[in-house]
Amino acid sequence: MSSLLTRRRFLIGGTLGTGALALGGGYALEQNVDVDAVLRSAETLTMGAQRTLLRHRPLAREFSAADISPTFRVNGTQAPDSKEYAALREGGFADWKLKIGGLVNRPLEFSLADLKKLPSRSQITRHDCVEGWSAIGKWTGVPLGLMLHAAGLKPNARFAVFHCADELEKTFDGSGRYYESIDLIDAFHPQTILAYAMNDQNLTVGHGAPLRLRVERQLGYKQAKYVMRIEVVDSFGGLWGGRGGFWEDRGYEWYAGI
Ligand SMILES: Nc1nc2c(c(=O)[nH]1)N[C@H]1C(S)=C(S)[C@@H](COP(=O)(O)O)O[C@H]1N2
Ligand SMILES: [Mo]
Repeated sequence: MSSLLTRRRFLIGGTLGTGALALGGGYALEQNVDVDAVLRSAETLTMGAQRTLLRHRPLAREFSAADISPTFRVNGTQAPDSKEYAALREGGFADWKLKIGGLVNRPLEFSLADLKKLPSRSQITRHDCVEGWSAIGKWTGVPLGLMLHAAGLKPNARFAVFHCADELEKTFDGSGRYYESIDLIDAFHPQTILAYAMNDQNLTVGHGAPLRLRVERQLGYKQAKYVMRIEVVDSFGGLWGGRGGFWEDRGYEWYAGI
């Protein structure tokens, strides 16, 4: 609970940091404000502003091999603690399959070997965690857009939801399964990949084995680790807390643009 409170306090500070531009400086947070309403309005402004700014600079910065951080922190879940995950890990993820379903014409399943045969992209990028640390790493994986094309989106598709293997917190509404979601602009962005390798090695368990999302223009918590299933939806209102992600359900912004 105390870590949640700390994160929330940090978030409010962080949101005001960006929000100050849009909302005007000196906004009195100490007073009795509806924090959720502030977060929501700041999010809308930030998202609109960022989408406009990024129109002509659509790629996140990429770095060179010399810039790769010697250590890259493991954050959040270090290893999912379910029996199912332990069994998959034991078998070197040979029995793991990524499932893609929801609003698609052809639900698909990919083994890790299947994924490694598909066209891949590598990118050296900076990961920025909302808790105040950054690290540069090299990620290799399959462009998400390619897989969504293969599955074929139904006309009402709007978001890709990533369901993860880990429960970060077991007390929230009975379950704290990690999940995340992005819109189709980010889903089809060329740097949005499902990564199976980091710094030219198979992803370690700490960093999200066997597969994690990289959506490079957003903050660390959007980078879902332990992705088991992708669900294409027209709204995430019916999922868990209804705000599109584990941390979003706990007050973070859904559009976590950097
Ligand atoms: N499934 C899952 N994904 C997750 C998390 C998590 O706890 N579980 N933590 C998020 C946060 S806050 C960050 S900063 C990054 C950390 O990734 P890393 O452990 O590879 O540094 O993963 C994100 N994705
Ligand atoms: Mo993070």
